[in-house]
Amino acid sequence: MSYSSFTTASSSSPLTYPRKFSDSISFSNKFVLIRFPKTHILSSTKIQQKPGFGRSKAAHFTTMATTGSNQEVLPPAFTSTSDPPPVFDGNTRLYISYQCPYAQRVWITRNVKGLQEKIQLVPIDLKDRPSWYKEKVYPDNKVPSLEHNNKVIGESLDLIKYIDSQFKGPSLFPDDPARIEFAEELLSQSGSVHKSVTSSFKGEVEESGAAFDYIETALSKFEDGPFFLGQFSLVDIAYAPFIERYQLFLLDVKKYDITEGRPKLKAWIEEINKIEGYRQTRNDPKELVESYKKRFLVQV
Ligand SMILES: N[C@@H](CCC(=O)N[C@@H](CS)C(=O)NCC(=O)O)C(=O)O
Repeated sequence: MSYSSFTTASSSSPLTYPRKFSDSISFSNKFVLIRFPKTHILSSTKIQQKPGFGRSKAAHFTTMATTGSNQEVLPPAFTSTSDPPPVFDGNTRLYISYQCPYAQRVWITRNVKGLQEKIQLVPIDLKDRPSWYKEKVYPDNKVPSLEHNNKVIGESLDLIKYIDSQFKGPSLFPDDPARIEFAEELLSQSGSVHKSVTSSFKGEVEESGAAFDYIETALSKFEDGPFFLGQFSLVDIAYAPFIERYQLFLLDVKKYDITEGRPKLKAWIEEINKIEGYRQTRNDPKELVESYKKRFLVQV
């Protein structure tokens, strides 16, 4: 492959899932594994050019690879009996649910930009939601939402762009017109892809084939990396929480391997699972499958 990429040296370890509320923290290697065609070089300083993402931004990717490589200890979810945090006190808070794929998009963005200190996570238990969330924070009463500069904004696709543009850290959006146009198309299609895949859950699995073929074709457009725009971007972040769920559910319930005959998608899944900021947001696969079964198989 004619691309350079990044990952942490620890990424070859077995996939782990967030150890929520854990009292043990795993400390991992500070080195960055930079992958060249047929070469692996361990380096803590090397910087890679990222086509289409601008020269000045390339330097940030060393930070991206190392930031978040320690497992973050996650706070327990706020419930109906929890007091609210001191809302509008000047802190930046990201309200999420650990199980919500829309919230996961924003959580990943925060992680890969290295904003763990700057943006506090406030997990909400959606099944036992505190009333102050709707009353004081976000009248839509959904997650994700972001409290920043005395206002609260929502909608995951808006939020990932907002965080990328308003905060420090590696740029996750391209700066060349062809990639920008493709990024916008893929982001706007993510809802239809989701509809198409989940509506197939109750019927024939082949009905979802067109959606996965669309993804496979999209992944073939830029050859300079395994991601949608070649290099890792907000588009990968927007799709990752959903593809994670589709793959697990379809394999378990329908015995359908979405990567079969789709080598680009297979490679994408392998690569995205090496991104530490994403790994830290993953749920236990069994829990994901169970929740999708409850949600989508009730009438089957
Ligand atoms: N379009 C929204 C969807 C967010 C959403 O549906 N979140 C769900 C959890 S995954 C939620 O908060 N549901 C609570 C409710 O609808 O009352 C986004 O992209 O942020």
